[in-house]
Amino acid sequence: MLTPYALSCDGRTTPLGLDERTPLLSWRLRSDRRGDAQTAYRILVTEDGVRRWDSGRVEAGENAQIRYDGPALRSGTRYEWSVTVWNADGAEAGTADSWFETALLHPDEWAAVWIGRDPRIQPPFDPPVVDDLTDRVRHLAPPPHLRRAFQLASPPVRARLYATARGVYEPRLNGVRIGDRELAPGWTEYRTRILYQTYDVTDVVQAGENVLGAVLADGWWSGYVGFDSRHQAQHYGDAPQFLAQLVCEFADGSTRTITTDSEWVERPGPIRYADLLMGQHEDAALALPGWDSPGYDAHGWTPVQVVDTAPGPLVAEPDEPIRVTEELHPVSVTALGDGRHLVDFGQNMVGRIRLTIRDAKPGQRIRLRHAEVLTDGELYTENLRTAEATDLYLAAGQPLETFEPSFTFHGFRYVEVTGYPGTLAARDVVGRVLHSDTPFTGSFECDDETVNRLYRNIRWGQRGNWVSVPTDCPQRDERLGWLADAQIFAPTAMRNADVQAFFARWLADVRAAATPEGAFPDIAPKVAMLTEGAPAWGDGGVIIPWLLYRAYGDTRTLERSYDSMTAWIGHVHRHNPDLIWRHRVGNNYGDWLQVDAETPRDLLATAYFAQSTALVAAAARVLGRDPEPYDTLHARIRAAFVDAFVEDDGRVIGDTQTGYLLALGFDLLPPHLVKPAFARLAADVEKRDHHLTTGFVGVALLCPVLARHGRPDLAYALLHQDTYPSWGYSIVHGATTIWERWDGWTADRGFQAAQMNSFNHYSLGSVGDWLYGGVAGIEQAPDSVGYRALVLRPTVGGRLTWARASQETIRGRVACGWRLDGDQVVVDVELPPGTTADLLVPTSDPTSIRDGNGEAVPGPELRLTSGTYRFTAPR
Ligand code: RAM
Repeated sequence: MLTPYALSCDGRTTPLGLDERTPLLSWRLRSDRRGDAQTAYRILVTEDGVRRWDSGRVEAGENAQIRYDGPALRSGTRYEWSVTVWNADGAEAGTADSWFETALLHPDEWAAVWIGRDPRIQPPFDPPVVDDLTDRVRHLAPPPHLRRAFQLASPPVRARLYATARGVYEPRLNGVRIGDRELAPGWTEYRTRILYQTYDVTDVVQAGENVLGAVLADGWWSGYVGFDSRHQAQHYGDAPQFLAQLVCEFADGSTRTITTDSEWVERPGPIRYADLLMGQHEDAALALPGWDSPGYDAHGWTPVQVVDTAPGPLVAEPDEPIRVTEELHPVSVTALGDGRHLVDFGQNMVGRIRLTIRDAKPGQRIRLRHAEVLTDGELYTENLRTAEATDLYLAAGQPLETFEPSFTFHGFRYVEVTGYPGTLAARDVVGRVLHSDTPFTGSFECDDETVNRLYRNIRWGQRGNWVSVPTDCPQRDERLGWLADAQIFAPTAMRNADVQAFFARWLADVRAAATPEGAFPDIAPKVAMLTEGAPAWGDGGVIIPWLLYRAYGDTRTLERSYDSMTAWIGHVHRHNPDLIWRHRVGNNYGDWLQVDAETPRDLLATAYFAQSTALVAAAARVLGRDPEPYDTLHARIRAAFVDAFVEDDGRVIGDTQTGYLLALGFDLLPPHLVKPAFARLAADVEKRDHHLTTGFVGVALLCPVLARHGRPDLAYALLHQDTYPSWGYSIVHGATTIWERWDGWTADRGFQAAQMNSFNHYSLGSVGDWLYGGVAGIEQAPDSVGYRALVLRPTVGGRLTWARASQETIRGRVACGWRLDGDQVVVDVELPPGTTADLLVPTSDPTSIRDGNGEAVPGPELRLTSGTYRFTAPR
């Protein structure tokens, strides 16, 4: 039966607290019948069983991004919704239901004010005196614990906490931690908007005394962020602030709202400091047992200061928060014999550790240092630059204690533990993996362990660098939302996980960070310099909205981005009237971290100018705007590109792989030059004995362009290459994530310069897109949106004897795989209802293709509708 599943609202499953006025409803489809399709749907939205919106039966195959079109939604209200679908025969089929809940839809519903520690009041304790603390951390203020007690005559029937921080916070109510978010509210362009979170606390609020509280730390607001030595901290403010509103509803219809106000009190607790880059320092002797519970005597606590009476631009959190999603256990713990232990998790991960401590002496000092790699058996931390990535714990002296820092994260595989009492057992140290909790729904697998490791490295890179913003790296003093890294990796990210809501949110920051003239930045949120984006960096502001539209049918984000996309093109054009992009190139990074093959920067820039202009024209067509000016401009840039950079024999000046890849991948060449240009690219790869020279920008195009132009053998040769430079080289040398540089470590020279040598940078992992699209063969047809029409081109090659991939698209599950079986190749395909695919069976004899029943089918190109299929053909 045709059945809807995975219902979502604005890209999330059952969102609690959204503030879009017209949310978008989606579902995926499955069916056990071949050729099935949704022919109609009906959505019903109810509130407390009362019908609010009935779409009626809509004759349409659409199953995603259906706009709620009922009466205005009310604040703080739970809406249940269901969808019923009709199948290919027009018969009523499955139904499924879900819900969403609105947050505070009107700014005037906020009665809360921003509160924080009163700077005029001295902390009631001495600052820490521990000799080896650096100046960077010595003066960091301890995170305040904030509390407010209040009385209720009866328990509420419904209670919601709306809360956020300028900084990061952990909410507390009646002695318990509320929710499982980490580092909320995450990082946005705080000057423009701050996200707030909604919590269902109905079961925690009680009759009698209640205590609402929070622990508040610097986070991105006032802590260390980035690498600018002149301005490395306090980018937004000099101390964190908190804002909360607890709304309780009672059986008699009355409500009571408790907000942050001047009635709150605060004091420091056991955390001496907490910083994203530096680490967390905790002194268990300073614990405040029961501080967030009723009955606690808050005598001596200090009144807070009301820092700001205007809530400012608050936006309900629109995507999944950061959570701990997995725990890793060490593969080894080695006692080093000098009071230190070395823990190896066997995987470069992002998060922190939880340490169980037994029989420590009071005040015993345990220090945790983190590193991605070792040198001579010791932590290699030089590449962290000024990020200290060090956690300190002073024990209380209990038989059993646990330490887990709460307001920091590190990128590491190894942890050095100093001062642990006795011998550290593997079970007492746990790696807590955290990241923005985008659902990982894609898979890829084959029979070559190095390729599988590469795929896993790519996934780990995505997880570790998805910490509220798509960061370049998670370990050193940087961790910034670089646009090029994000746009290059976005196609891979969209295969691995459902990142629609994540990117849609971040793109609002990208837009907010654009200059009044229309220049997108290099990084968003924008800190310090880096205002005008470089070629391929600023272009991320055009490319990612387009990719979201293609993959998820996200027209809303495209619409919201459109003006900034055209402004960017206008900006580049205005300063480069001859259409060769040489002026206003920002930091002009070129093909960043290429290997001895410098692609002319104006060539790379102009290619991106053409590509972005083509995408703006395409967006204009989708949105019903006028594409003509952009089509014309694109044709002119293309001509100018050929004129300036391409010779009559197809040589692209500079003669680099990336130069050819841009010309071919962005379709900039006239038809007669495609073959000769491609021949030069192929010859270059061969001449280098199957080695690449591409940097961040070129690498994404490498395998796809080689395969598309008839040389999948070269793409496979690069994939399997394991001498320098290659993906395989890093894996042979132990990489468990993607390295920033091809030569992060080489046998000849050891480590690259420590100033820039991350071992967890996803950019060079952009080949992941080709594992799904080339090796396993899942691609969208050129004009398709949201995978409605596919072209399946499974590519037999390399050392592989089988490969398969799957993806949860907005329509449902797509899978494609192949395997060699003697002299036959077997292809398996799964397509969700309502889709079609053109499958090219990889066979030497298109007249001998057989289907799952052994019936002959004419090939090699087969037109398929939804369902599962198997085909067998001679290799
Ligand atoms: C580095 C970042 C990033 C890159 C820029 C140009 O500092 O790590 O990956 O995009 O430089």
